[in-house]
Amino acid sequence: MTTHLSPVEPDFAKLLDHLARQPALARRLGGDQEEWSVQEIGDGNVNLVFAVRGPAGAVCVKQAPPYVRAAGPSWPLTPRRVEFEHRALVEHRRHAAPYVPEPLHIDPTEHLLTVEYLEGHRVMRNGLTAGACYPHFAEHAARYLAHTLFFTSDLALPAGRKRELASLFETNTAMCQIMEDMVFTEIFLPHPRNRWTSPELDGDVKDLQQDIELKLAVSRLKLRYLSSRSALLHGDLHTGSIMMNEPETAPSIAVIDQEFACYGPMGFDLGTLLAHLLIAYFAAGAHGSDRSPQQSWLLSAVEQLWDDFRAHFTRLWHSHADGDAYPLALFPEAAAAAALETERQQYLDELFTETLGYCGAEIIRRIVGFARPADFTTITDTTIRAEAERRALTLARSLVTAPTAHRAATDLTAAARSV
Ligand code: SR1
Ligand code: MG
Repeated sequence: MTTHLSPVEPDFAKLLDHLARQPALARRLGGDQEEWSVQEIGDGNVNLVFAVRGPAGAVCVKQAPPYVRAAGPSWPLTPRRVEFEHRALVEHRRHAAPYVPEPLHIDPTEHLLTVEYLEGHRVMRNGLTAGACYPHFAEHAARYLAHTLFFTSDLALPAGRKRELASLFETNTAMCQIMEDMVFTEIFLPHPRNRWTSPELDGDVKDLQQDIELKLAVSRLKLRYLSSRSALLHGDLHTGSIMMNEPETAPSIAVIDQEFACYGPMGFDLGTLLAHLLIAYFAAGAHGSDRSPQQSWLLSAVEQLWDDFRAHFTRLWHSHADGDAYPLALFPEAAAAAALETERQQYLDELFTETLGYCGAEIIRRIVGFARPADFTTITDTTIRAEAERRALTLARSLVTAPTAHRAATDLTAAARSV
């Protein structure tokens, strides 16, 4: 008889038995099973996460219960999400290995995914909320984004491989639907999952739910999320999905929690990450102590993230244009090559516009929806918190409805400063 891990109470003994049955994992932990310890370390909305330590090393085990962790069994969710997370880890590691943890084992029956344990790392959002700055973050995040997005797109992949890869993620339906509902729809309706700083923001929420221009622009973004197959997205790239490792010698980042991975518009990942830097910026101004150095750093990180991404992406398009899009054979002579270069820059201008739209949509749903970030919720004075959230909402609305007003990252940061 097969015994499954309990979806409600984590059963540590069964978890250790599971690891003991995998020789490579048992070797990594070392010693005997009796010497291994388990600690639940997850604080995300979706899965249970365990650190398992042995005499020789540690592993991280993610368990997907058949429901949303933050809501409990009343909100069922397919546990097959760990399989999509595993596939995304494999694919993104091909192109951005230094930034993606190594998947060690997937058990589709128990819905357990074992990955390398990230020793010495800290969740970026926790650091930001405590006031930390990460001077090396933007350079690494820009490289991660350029590599994962470019190398999974039609610019780099032959059409057959791209379609094969897109089809592998096509059925991550339940996870994509969470985004479709939560980012683009529920917050504009009187939905029971919606939460906000009440009563301070009651009027603001009423206004945005009646804002036809905003709802049309968000619906446009939703259609793009539903129909675009531009690149393999992380799908939930906020600061809680990034682990920071900042020793003096080799500071870096690790990107985790790929269970929302899907083929979609590149601007969704880029915009989500920019949104959470801006959320941290607005929240920092409301945390009591003087956080102006952190706020300056956050806006410089916004600028560097986009500018470095654009530079990396352009370089990759020159050096690895192996996909079926824009066949180089069509642009042999100097005039055609120059026209192609203009086209590349126009593509990136349009991607920036798309990015700003998703950035705005993500900010709004994090202030009005189910998944409110600790950056804001840890501000205990609700009057001060609501004022910071209102400033973020003002910027966000302008990004969704008029993204082309911003041509460069410095326009975005100037707008953030001035709201
Ligand atoms: C049901 S999960 C709620 C949110 O948490 C995740 O981090 C995603 O952003 C999702 O929208
Ligand atoms: Mg997560």
